[in-house]
Amino acid sequence: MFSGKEDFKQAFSERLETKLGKNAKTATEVDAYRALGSLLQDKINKNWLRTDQEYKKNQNKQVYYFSMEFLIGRLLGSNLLNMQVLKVVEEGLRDLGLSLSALEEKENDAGLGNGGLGRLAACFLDSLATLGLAGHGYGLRYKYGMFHQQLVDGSQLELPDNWLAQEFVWEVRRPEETIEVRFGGKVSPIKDSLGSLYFDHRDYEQLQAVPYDVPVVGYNNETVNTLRLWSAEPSAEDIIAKASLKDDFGNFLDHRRSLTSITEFLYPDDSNEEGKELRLKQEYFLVSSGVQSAVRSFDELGLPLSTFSNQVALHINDTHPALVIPELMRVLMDEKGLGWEKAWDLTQASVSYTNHTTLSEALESWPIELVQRLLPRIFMIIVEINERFCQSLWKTYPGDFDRIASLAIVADGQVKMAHLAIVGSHSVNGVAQLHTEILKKREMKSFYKSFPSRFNNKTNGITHRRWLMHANEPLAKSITEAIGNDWIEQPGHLQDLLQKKNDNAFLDQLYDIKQQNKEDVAAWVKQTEGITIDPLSIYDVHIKRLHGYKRQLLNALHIMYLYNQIKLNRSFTIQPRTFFFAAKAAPSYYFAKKVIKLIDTIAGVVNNDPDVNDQMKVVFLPNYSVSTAERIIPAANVSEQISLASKEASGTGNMKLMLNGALTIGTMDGANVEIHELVGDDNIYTFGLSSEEVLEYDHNKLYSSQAVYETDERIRHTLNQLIHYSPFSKGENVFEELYHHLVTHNDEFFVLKDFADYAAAQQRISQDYQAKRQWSVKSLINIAHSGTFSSDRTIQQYATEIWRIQPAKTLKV
Ligand code: B1H
Repeated sequence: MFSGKEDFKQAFSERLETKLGKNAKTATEVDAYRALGSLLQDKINKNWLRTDQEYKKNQNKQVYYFSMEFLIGRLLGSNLLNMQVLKVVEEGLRDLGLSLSALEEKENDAGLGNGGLGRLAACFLDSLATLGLAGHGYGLRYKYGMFHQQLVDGSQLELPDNWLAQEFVWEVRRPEETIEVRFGGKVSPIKDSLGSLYFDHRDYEQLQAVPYDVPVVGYNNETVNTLRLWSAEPSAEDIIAKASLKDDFGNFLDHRRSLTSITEFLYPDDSNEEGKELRLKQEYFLVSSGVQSAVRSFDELGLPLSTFSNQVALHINDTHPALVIPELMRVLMDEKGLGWEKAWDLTQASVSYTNHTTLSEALESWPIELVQRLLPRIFMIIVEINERFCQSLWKTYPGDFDRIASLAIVADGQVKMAHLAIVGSHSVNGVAQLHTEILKKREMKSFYKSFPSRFNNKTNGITHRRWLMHANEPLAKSITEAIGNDWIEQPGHLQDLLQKKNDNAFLDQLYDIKQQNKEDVAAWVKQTEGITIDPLSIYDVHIKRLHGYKRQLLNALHIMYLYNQIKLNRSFTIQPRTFFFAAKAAPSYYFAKKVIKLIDTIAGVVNNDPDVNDQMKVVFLPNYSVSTAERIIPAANVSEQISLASKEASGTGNMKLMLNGALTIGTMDGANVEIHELVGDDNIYTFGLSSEEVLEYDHNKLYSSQAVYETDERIRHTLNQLIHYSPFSKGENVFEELYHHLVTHNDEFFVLKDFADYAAAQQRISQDYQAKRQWSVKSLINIAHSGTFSSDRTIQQYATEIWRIQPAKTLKV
C-alpha cells in the first residue's frame, strides 16, 4: 500500500497537483478529501481487478444481493480502516497541516436507504468482502437519497438530499456494461414455422440501465467486491427517434425526464407501502438490470445453463425485488430457450428471500392492472406461476377454496409479492428468532405447513469494524490492550472481556472512555444545537425511524411525567438524565410528525425551566443519519428499544448500542430477546407485555386504554396536559389528536398499558446508575456478549446455510 508516512505524503501531494492543480497550502478540505479518495481508489483498483479475475478463474459461485436500499454512509474512514492505512494517512496528513477527521466530515453520507433494512445491506457487504466471499450488491443510484430533515418551529421539514452535487469519489461509471430494460407495450404469443411458441413484444419503452460500481473493500485482505448501482438513462435509439421529431422538442424533453425519473429519488416510506407506479418501475428496473447482468456474467464462464444455480445465488432483501423470480424465468425461457420446468427449477434453486416485517401495512401488493400494463410479459409469467401453484395446492387440499384463495399469488385484484417470493425461492428467512417464529406460527403459517424446510432464521448483525473500531476508536484500542486482537477477526472473542469483570483498572478505563465520548457529544450538541448538557448525566438514547410501533411517544410521555413529579414535589429528585432523540418521519405520516412536534415542545419546556433543568434535558438531534449514529452511539449509557412486542422484526440499533457499552431498556421484542438471553436479567432492563400477550389482547380485543387512563392517575394527569392548559399545550390544541389516539381510539400500540412497567424499569436504571462500578460491570458484560451480533456471524450463516458458498481459495483472507 504505502511503504510509510513519507511515501503517503509524497503520493498525496502529487495527486493534489495532478488531479486538482493544488498543493497542501492552496487546497480546500474538499479538495484534499477528493485527492485522498482518488489516491485510495488507485490502490483499491488493483485488488478489485484481481478479485474479479480470481473469482472467474476459480469459478466461485457469485451471490447477488438485490436491495432497493444500501445505507452505506461515508466510506473514507471505513475504507482506510479496512485497508489498514488509517494511522499512516492520519499522521501524514497531520504533517501537511490537515486533519483526517475534518476531511471525513467533507464526505456526503450516501443515504441510499431509510433505516435498518438499508443499513443491514451495507453491513452485509462489509462482512462478505471481509470473509472473502463472492457477494455483491445490486441497488439503485438514486440522485436524491433519504431527505434532509430540518425542524422549523418544532415541525419536520424535508429538504432534498442532493448528495451527488459533490463528486462521489468511490464510484466508477461503466457504460460498456449497460443493460436495456423494457416497460409497457404489447406481448403476443406467436408460433414460428417449426411450431414452437415465442413471445413477440412490441411498442415498449426502452431504457438504459447504466451501472456505477462502488468497490467494497474487505478488512485486512485482498478482496474487493462490488456494489453495483444502476442509473436510468434514455437509450440512444430512443433519443434519435424522438429527436427527429424536430417540431416537438418540448415533448422530447418531457419524455427524457420521465425516463430518467426512475432513479431520481429514494422513497422515504419506511415500513409503509405507498403503491406508487414509479416505485414499481424502480423495482423492476433494479431487478431486470440485475438479473440480466448476472446472467451475462454467468455466460462468460462458458458453462452449460443447467449449472446456473450452482454458479449464481440471487438474494432478495424483502419483497421489493421479488420480480427477480418472473424476470429470471423470462430470461431463461424467452432468451435462453429453456422450457418452463427447467427454468422454474433453476429459478427456485437460485433465489432466496429475507422477510423483514410482519406489519400488514408494509406488505407489498400491486394492482393487477398496473403490473399488466407496465410489465406485460412479466405479468403473464406471474399468472402462470400462480396457476401451477394453485393446481398443486388443489391436489393437497382438494375443494379447500378458502385456503387456496388465501395462499394464491394473484388474488383480490392484486399481485401479492410475499406469496410470489415464498413460492419462487428455496429459502425464506426471518431476521431474529422471535420474528421467524411469528412468521412460522402466524403470518406465514400455511406456507410453513406446505414448505417447512424452506423456512429458517438468520438473526441480523452489524459490522463491528464501522460501529466499534471506527466509531469508537478509544474503546476498540482499550479492548485490544486488555484481551489482544483476536476479537477483530473473530468477534466472538469479545467474550474474553468477561475475565476483566473484577479488574478495577480496566473498569475505570471503560468509564473514562465513555465519559470522554460523552464530553465530546456535549461539546458538539452545544455547538450545533446551542443546548448545554451535563456530561455526568445519564445519556439516554432513542434513535431510529419515527413510527407508532417504536413508541417514541411512550418515552416522551414518561419525560412529561418525570417533569411533573419534580415540579409538584420539590423534594423529588432524579438521577440527572439527558434524553436524546433522533428520528425521521415519513413525509406523509401525520401521527409521526405530531410526535416529533411533541418531543420538541417537551424539550422547549424542560430545557428552559430552571426548576428541572439541572436534573434533565431533552435533545432532538435533527437529520438522523449514519454519521449522526456514529457520533452519538459511543456516548450512550441507555439504549431505548421499546417497540410494542411482536412488531419490531429485529432491530440493529439495539446491537450497535450494546456493542458500545450501553444498557438496553427494552421490551421482549425482535433481537432484544436474544440480547436478554445472552446478558441475563441483571444486565438489561426488560419491561412490558410479551409478544404472546400482545397477540392475545389483539386477537380477543381485550385491551381498553380508556380503563388504564381512568385507573392510573399519573397517566391521566400527563395525558390531560395534552388537551388542557399546560406548559406543553399552551392552551392550543396541537396535541389533541395524540390524546384521542391514546384515549378515545384505544391506543393501537399499547402505550398506556406498558407505561407503569416502563416507568418502573426507568427507575431501576436511575438507581443502578449510581453504583458506578457495578454499572461499568454491566456495560462490560454487554460489550463482551455483543460478538454474537457481528454481521460476520450472520453472513457466515447465510453463506453456509442458504447460499452454499466458500471463500475464494487464492485470495488472502
Ligand atoms: C424493516 C422495512 C421496510 N422492515 C418497507 N421493513 C420499506 C419496509 O421503502 N419501503 O417500502 C422500507 C423498509 N424495514 C426493518 O428491517 C425492521 O423494521 C427492523 O426491525 C429490522 O432490524 C430491519 C433489518 O432487518
